Amino acid sequence: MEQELLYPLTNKCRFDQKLDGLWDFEFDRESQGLADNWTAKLPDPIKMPVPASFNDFFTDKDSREYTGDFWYAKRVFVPGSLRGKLIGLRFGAATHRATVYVNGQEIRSHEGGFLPFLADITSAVKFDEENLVVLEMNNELHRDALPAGDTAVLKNGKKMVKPFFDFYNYSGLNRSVHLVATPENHVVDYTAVSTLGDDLATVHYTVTTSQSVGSVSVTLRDKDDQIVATSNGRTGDLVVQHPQLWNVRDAHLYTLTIQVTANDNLIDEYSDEIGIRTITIAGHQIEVNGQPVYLKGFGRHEDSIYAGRAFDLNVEKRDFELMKWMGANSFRTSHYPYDEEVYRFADREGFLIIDEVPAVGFKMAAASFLGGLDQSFFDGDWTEELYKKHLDQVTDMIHRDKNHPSVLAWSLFNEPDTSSKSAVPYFEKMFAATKALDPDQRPRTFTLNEDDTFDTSYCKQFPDFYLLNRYPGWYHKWGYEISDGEAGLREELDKWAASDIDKPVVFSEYGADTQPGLHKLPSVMWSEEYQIELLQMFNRVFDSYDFIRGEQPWNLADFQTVEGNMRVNGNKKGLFTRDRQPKEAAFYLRHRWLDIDNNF
Ligand code: GCB
Repeated sequence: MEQELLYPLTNKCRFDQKLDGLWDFEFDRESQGLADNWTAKLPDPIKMPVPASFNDFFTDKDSREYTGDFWYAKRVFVPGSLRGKLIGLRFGAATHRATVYVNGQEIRSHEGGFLPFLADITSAVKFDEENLVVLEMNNELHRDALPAGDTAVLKNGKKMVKPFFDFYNYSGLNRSVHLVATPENHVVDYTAVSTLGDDLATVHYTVTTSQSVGSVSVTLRDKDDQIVATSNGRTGDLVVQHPQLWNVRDAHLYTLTIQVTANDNLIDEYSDEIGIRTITIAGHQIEVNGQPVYLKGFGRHEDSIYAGRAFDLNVEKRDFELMKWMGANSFRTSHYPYDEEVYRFADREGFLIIDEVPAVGFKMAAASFLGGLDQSFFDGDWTEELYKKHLDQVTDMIHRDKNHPSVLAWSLFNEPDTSSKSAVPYFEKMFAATKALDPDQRPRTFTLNEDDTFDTSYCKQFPDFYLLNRYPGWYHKWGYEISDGEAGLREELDKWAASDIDKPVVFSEYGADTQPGLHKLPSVMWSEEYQIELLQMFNRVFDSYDFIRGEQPWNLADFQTVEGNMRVNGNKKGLFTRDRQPKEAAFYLRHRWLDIDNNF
């Protein structure tokens, strides 16, 4: 569990410098790097861009598919003006595990490839000099780790990952690295939760500082930089008259500034943008500020050509423009927490996010791409170790993202195997342990796979609302049989309707792989026409049930997966191609979504 997850910034008390650019990089095929003193010097490095996944730069398959240990290094100048402050390196994402060394000294390790961590390097750093930053990393997959998979050794001795999930295991420093400096006595964290009154809102805040000395004051400013509320103390209330609420696709943000002072001296300052809004689940409605919201949006991936899973501001900007053009208002961070910039975009644009932890692949048969291993995942002897890592990552995700108005809900699993009773104790523990983590008490959920239906899932009691991933028309009842697919879907939904469950259901995945440019009349699977017909089928079904409160087809864009006989260079269920151009279905769906009011 990480303590320091605030987004870095530069101001009169703090310093933040991105260390993006070319780093030294080397594969450690024999895992001998540590013994051979690579912490002091990589023997034969190449240059590698950061942030980036290393895989797709290579033109040979052994390098692209490389599995095992690999190293990064960079010389980093630390200015003397930072003396007296805490010096840190903040890694946005190191996929999947990393150990940090500075000037030969081991600083810390971290596991989990999609969340940030801070390495406090104060004791190792040399001021006004270059410092050697070295990372030993590893990208293997294991059943007791997130995301889940296996690492096989081929007969030729080379390792290969076998993901239990359907996205390429892009590896490396996928997000920015920051050199940061903060005062010793600094703001470690804050929370801000709103309640609404009659033309008035109260922002209940808490501030955690690294030391107990000093006093804390908090100021809230509107977009015109006018102070609208102030308060003193480490916990308090900011009362805002005539608040401009953050709303879906109508975002209004305030700037919250925290100051720590002692004897009239400013010791630390931290500012962030927050939104005033509430989220509730009321019967089968999802409500923002007490108003029902219908989710229109996508499952997504952080995925693009060349740099793989790297966060790319340009791709992100394009994705938001596409989602806005579509009339979307939401997305799920399938299947891992995204770069923090994504949440900042969503805060500004008024998008709702279902924030998902990388608990994906918790289902042996789901790995149909691998031939499927037919046993219940939660019967495995790896679940105890897995649980610890899973809880750790849920904790960090909530800790990192809790102040974003855009975050609607926490998705604690994607398609776990819940059709066997052995899942129940794991779920019981996870839902109990995460209940109090979010000061805003957002709903918690998980996606139910095709096999985990109203009849078969043993874990229906846990989510606050339901996410259903369903693939009739594609993985079963496909082609001309799609009418039976529709009938089956309706049979299941009739059972939800007839039950005493009164919670919203959101369709979080459905779709058809579609080769752009492939036209066929009448349609066949993989054609642009078939993708539209499949979406039309689902939309007919959604419009028949009032407890269906959202639709997020799979996927915004085509994306890279492991190679296999079900994939033609990746998953092609995108409404957009991997280079973010529309398929025919995008025009169809846009038409539908522009007609559906956000507050319908
Ligand atoms: C799913 C998974 C997603 C896959 C998708 C598919 O159920 O959640 O990761 O990419 O199906 O297209 O098979």
